[in-house]
Amino acid sequence: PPAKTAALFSKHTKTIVWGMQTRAVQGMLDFDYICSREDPSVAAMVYPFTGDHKQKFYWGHKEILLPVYKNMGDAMKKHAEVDVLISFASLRSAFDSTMETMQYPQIHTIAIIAEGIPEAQTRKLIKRADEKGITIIGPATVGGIKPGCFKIGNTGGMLDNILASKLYRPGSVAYVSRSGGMSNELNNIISRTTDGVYEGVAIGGDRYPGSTFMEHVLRYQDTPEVKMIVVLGEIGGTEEYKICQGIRKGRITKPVVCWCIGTCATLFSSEVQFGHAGACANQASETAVAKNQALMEAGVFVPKSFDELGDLIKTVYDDLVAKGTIVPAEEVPPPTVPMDYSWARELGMIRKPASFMTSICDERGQELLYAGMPITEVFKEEMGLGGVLGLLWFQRRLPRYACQFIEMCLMVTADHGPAVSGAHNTIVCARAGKDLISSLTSGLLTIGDRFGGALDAAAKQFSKAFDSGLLPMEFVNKMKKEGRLIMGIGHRVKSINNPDMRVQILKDFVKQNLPSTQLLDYALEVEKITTSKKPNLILNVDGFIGVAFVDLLRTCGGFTRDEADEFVEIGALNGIFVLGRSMGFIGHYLDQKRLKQGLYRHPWDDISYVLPEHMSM
Ligand code: Q5B
Repeated sequence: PPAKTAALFSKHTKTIVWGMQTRAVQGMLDFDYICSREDPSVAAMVYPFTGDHKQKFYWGHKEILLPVYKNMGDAMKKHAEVDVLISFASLRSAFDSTMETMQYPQIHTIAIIAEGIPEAQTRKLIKRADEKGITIIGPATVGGIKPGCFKIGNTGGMLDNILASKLYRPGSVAYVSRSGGMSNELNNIISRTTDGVYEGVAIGGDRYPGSTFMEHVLRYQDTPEVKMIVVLGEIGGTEEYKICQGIRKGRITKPVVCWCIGTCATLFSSEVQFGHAGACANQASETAVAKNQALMEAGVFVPKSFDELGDLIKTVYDDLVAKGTIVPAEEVPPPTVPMDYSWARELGMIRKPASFMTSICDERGQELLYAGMPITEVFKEEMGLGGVLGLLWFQRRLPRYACQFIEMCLMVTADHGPAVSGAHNTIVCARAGKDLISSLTSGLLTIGDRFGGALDAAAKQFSKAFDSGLLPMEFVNKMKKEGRLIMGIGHRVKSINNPDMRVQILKDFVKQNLPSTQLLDYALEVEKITTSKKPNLILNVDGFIGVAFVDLLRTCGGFTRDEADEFVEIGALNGIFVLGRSMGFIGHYLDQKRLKQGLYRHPWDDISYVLPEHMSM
């Protein structure tokens, strides 16, 4: 079989990432950037569940696009320079996708992150990799890191961690561990006790790792820049004994510091399975205590406990420096990488003026808040639709009678038959085959001064007249003189002879419950005058709600006078009709669909054609 590559990664290594792991890829690119690599280590991504496309990433301060391919074959063909594949495939797809990867001769290293791949499959992968001369790192690992050169996925953690452990430039110490989490601890220990990490690999916690401690130790032995080797073994397996043999045979000559974790297992009377699948001693020689003893006897530097690992690494390192084997390089500060906005915000390091503000609703916490009130409380207090509207429209907890009044307004305006402008439009639209939202909005768009949208204007006109001390008659005359209609007065079908019961219902309630009905009383005086001229010039449903709402806002105690006026000014009252009548319009839409009504065409005999006569030139 072809020999496996000793140097898995360099400053020019290019990789394909299998899986849509955008955060991991961004982490790799940030690492590359602080390592002063010339270009990103990730050439492309492969993700079989989307079409070919480009994905945006940051390269330092700049934004760049990386291609995402549906097929691995396309990615390999387009990126012949790639020789590493990082697989974030799930435990279900990792086997097939790794087998496929190994068909491409350009690949010499594969990192498999997935945990839980069946051991039988892993063994097949290892066999195939050995036949092809491919190094597998993993499965069940975070990967590995080569400072200044390349980082596999999420290895090393976030950028602050990488900077703290100086992983942006090479040191002289190479390590291999099983655990990805513990490799981070090694980065930390080695950076504090030596000139830093040259390379670190976490082979993964499975019983059958794709590459072994010994493979990596031998690579490090054969790498001139590596001056000492750290191994963090653990209970289970016999891999560490191969290192002992390697030392005895003179194949390993560089100082090795090693500690096998899991020594506490001997304190238990029964077998102990630690977190990793392979972390269980099946015989006495697989215990951490036995392996540490054997390593020590073979000449490995073994501390008394994990706590002393750092001190021992430092002792061995200092000795190498004293001998001149290691000459620490001068520190060169890495380029700065801008911090991700979301992270900086989480740390409270930046502030940014918000693009928009809101004061009615907050959905970010555990519980939805309506104007600061948790939704559970809204229900506990049985605030009803009127109460919710009070919170969302007026940011107030309105008195119960006010909530009831709002609900009554919504109920009486809910519908007024198919003949009115809005319902008609909704029906025509529905019959033209349009959807609910189109039909509803088509109806809503008819709401205005003439139909259903006179509430605010009525509230304004009547308030202005009343507040300026005009007598009802003076107001009517003034409006006539100015040639303006009084908003909220008049109805097409309702009149004093055919009273509008909706208005009557509201009037009864308002008279009994509102603290004051000054403006309503004024409007009723106006109505007496207008109906004396024409019986249909009644205070209509729009007008009634408009003036009664002003009385409510002004006298319920929840608003200052300015606040009450502002709500009228900004159009809150028409909202009542819009909301109420939406119920009816939706009803009409559903009705037409249910009745399977076909396309509406207006009959010719109902249209008066008044074209100009044909004129010959
Ligand atoms: N005259 C509503 O008009 C209507 C006058 C007036 C002084 C007035 C008209 C009007 C103001 C807007 C308003 C809301 C167009 C109506 C609603 C919801 C609904 C609808 C439904 C539902 C009706 C005849 C004579 C003329 C006019 C004079 C009319 N209104 N004078 N102030 N406000 N009102 N809209 O019947 O001397 O003969 O020339 O615009 O409040 O939309 O059910 O249908 O729930 O869906 O067509 O209830 O009043 O009367 O325009 O022929 O006028 O009365 O100047 O005088 P009409 P017009 P003259 S509620």
